[in-house]
Amino acid sequence: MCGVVGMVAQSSVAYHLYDALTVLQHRGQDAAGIATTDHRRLNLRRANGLVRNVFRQQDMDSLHGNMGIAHVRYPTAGSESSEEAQPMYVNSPFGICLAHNGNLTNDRALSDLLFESEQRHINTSSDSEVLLNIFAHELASRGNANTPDAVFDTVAQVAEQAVGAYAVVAMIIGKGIVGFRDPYGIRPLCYGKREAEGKTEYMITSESVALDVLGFELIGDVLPGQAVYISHDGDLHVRQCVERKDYAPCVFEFVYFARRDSVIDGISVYKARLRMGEKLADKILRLYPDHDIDVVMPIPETSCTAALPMAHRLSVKYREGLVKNPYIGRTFIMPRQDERAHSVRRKFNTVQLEFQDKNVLLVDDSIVRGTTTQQIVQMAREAGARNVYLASAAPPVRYPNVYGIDMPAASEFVAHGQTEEGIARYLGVDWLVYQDLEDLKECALGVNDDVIELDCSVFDGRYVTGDVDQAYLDMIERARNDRAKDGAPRGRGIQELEANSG
Ligand code: PIN
Repeated sequence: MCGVVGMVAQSSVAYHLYDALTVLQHRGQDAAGIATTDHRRLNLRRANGLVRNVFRQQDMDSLHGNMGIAHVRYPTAGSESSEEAQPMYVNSPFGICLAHNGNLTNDRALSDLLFESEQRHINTSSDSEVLLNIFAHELASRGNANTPDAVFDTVAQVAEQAVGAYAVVAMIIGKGIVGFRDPYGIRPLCYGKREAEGKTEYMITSESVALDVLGFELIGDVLPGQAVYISHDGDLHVRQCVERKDYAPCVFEFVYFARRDSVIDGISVYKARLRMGEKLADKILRLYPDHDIDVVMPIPETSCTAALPMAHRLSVKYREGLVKNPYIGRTFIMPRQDERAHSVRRKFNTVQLEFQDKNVLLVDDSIVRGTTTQQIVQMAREAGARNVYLASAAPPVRYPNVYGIDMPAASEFVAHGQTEEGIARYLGVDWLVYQDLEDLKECALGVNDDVIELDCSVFDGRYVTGDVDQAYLDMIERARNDRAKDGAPRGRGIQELEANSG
């Protein structure tokens, strides 16, 4: 999972991009990068690490120019080299930088094609580099055209070839920035404006929260198959480049990834999470009309939003008996099993009184590997809980994600080949309730009439792009298993910073 941002401003853009990246940090903590231009020169700084560790004062000072793009990375295809930090750059035509959130499902075929027919060499295993080179090749074939139409035609050609999920911002040096989104709109992208020095500044970004925090007003979402181009002079152009397929945003954005103060495709993430809590409570009341739950307790942070209306509907107390240390990285992205296992106890502690002799209903947004959950259940018992129940705001995660969410291999999912009873036993809970998929869908649908579908592939194995077959899933499984077995620790957190490449 990644976060992207692009901006055309009236003054230096680097600090604004930095601020936007800090707002998007939840979308990726592995690497960060900013590319800016002052019409002629490209300035680029990218490295592994958190935004606050990647950019030093001297880096910021050298990121000149009023136009730029930026990226935070959460590894998707299983790569961690700083070579694959984004934005990525190719020098011809004009000089193009690109930042991508998502995952192409046909990148290997495209990479071979680029090499054989266009003599373009892809030097990383990143599908984003493939996307950049296709974009560059298509733009080059339009000659020296310096028009929005040339850029839009380029996006149309990219969309004809690239299959999968992509929300992209690309910068053409001396020309402008363009944001575009795959024809299904799987990954989010929106844009907005603000007034500065009597002129309009524009920003394109993954989540509306970045617009809010920087004082931009949301204009709208970049629609599936649409592109938004802002020239370096600050003129906005919008075009539907390819026909929109089913509008199917990724449901996991609403479950977990997006910040709750974002609005994605016209749907409030916060409201969707509140509804998840209500629907889950209704299901519990159907299954256990005479339940003996004493307290509803979220496993912080994401699930707090759903747990509160759950408690209300169940007419029991809401208690924050689990305290999370916010200064430790998400266990979800820790690469190795042994690292994950140790981090949970360091990450959570209990308010013992809230567990003592109580029947506790723990609530989480989702259960993936179940390793965190299993240890938290154990902690609840050690704190004196009489019974421990568990509710998940999302259905069991059973299928791999191929659209840019960094998930483990399917064989590592706790729900892999397991019944719900089996999962409950493994996690050590007295009972377990998962949200039904239809209910989850209803939490996000029905708000924006255009959005009638959601990508729910991790729950139902239905891949909206229609090209994902067993051979592809097997390939992903092998890649993710290899990564899990790789003993080498991955770069993250504070580390040696590279010299500014700009
Ligand atoms: C954590 C959100 N959420 C918690 C991420 C854990 C799965 N995990 C997915 C549950 S937070 S596990 O709110 O952002 O802090 O099933 O893999 O153990």
